[in-house]
Amino acid sequence: MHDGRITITQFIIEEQRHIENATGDFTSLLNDIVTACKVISDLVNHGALVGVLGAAGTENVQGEDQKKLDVISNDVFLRSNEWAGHLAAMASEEMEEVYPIPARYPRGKYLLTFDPLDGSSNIDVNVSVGTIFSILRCPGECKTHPSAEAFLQPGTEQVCAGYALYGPSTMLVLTTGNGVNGFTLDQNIGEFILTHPNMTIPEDTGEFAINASNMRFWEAPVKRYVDECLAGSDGPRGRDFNMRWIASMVAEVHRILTRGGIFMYPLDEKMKARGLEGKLRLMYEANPMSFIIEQAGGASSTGRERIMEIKPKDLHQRVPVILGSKHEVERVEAYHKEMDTDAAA
Ligand code: AHM
Ligand code: MG
Repeated sequence: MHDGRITITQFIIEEQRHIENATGDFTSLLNDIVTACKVISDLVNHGALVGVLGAAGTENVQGEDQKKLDVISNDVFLRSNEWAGHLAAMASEEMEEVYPIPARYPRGKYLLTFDPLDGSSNIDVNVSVGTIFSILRCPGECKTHPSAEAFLQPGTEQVCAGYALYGPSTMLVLTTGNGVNGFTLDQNIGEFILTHPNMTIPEDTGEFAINASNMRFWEAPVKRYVDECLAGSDGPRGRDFNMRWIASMVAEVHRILTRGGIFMYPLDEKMKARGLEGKLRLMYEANPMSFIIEQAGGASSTGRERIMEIKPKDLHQRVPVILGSKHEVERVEAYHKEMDTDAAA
């Protein structure tokens, strides 16, 4: 820009210039995603003024009540990204099946997964929510016959991941595998401006985030970790910890990228009894957030394995998520290992 500020478009174009055989498709796809996030940001900002709050009266594939804004945001994402010819298909938390690009539009070489409005239980109470997205390459014949199987690639195959946070200011945080950069929406000119270059997570932290109402259902390693944090300077950690729970993963991850911390939505007995393997979804929540966290120097694990190495079995698969400052995530992993080794002995 003439005033020396770097817009997200300029940033992406300059980043892609260094990639051999880059055709501009990816840059253009990201621009459409950015546009969708700006539209959602505007709807979230106006809330009750434009009649978008409240329940939609429908359920998504996970059997969860959909909010009006869940449904509207999903539609915004589909309409913004279906026409330009960069995608073969899309998949979302709000749609049971894959959405192949309609025949009236050209199909492209990428796949897009997204959670259009994560943390939507917070919409009606005016607390931060966000959009999470992940871009994959379309393998083999998937361009002509895009199926759910085409999406079932481990997180290590992601070309790009990002989130938009609709908070006091709207931010977009992005990785293409070359570090993590954050942009703030300048509402006056309608552009995201680079404000947080090279975001990194401190390896150690004094802050943890978990929904403590599930405490009695947790597995022993998670219980041990949290008990030790709560014991503070009187316990084995020898220092006090602080706790946060926003119930909005995008806001929690953003806090961790800003000042460190650990976020946990672990496996628990309540989920196991319902046949679930976790609360958060692998393809459009855990994988993109793991890519961002790892690129910022953090770690992301189920407690037993690196999330990005999981070979997905299902589009809407759930996984336990433990992510954030590296040394703390490693500690929780070590507690799992100890317990699993003891149980096997
Ligand atoms: P959602 O995709 O239906 O909004 O659910 C995901 C959200 C996360 O953002 C957040 O970390 C978690 O659910 C909160 O769950 P809980 O209400 O059990 O604390
Ligand atoms: Mg979600």
